[in-house]
Amino acid sequence: MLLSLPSASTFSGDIDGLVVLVTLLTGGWFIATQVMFFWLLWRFRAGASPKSQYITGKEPHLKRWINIPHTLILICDVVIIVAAVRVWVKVKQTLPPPDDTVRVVGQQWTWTFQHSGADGTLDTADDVWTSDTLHVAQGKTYHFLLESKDVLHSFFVPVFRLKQDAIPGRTITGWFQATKTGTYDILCAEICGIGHGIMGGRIIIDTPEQHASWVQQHSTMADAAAASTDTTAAASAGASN
Ligand SMILES: [Cu+2]
Repeated sequence: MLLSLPSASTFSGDIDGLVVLVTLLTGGWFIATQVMFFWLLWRFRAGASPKSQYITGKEPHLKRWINIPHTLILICDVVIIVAAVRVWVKVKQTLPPPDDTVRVVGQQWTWTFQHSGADGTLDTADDVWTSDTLHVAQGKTYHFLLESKDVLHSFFVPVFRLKQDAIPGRTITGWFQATKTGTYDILCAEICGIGHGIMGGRIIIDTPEQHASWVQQHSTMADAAAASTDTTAAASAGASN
């Protein structure tokens, strides 16, 4: 909706809703104060009101000019805080049970993704590693394990309205569920060195069937590669004996 950027996760609409809410409330007050300001300039211009008065501002009918807008703005603040906390709890505080897990590693200046492979379990021999391209299935809940090898990065998927800092030495767990298929941008949203601007990637969201066949195909290759490494290791172990 915003700037015609597609909305492709279960929580992207909630984030957009917050942006619209804050824009309407602050925009409404901005217009109201500007109208008031220019009206006062015109109403009390030198020609129409040449004599200035001394006022203390303590009279009730003058204090209302402060108290009423003040109260209304506080009510708007509470509305924004309640809406923001509800979205925060949904997006960041709640971790729905995953259908699949993916590891996302940032480094100067690339993203590496570790997919769980055909067995659906991360850190096994059939895992599929890719550079700069993340493959996920539409409609499945993913946990991501976000890490950094060097400096601060920030994993940013605009169509998901997802942005999470990656911190060296920590593994940060988050989640998303894609609602649309397609190929979209992944960016780094934390200045992380001279190559920060080119630290982009792609997320490919397939239907569960397409994704399963991609995983099957690459998982087998991973399995074969792991097996050949084992054979080589066994052979060299044999040679050394
Ligand atoms: Cu970066």
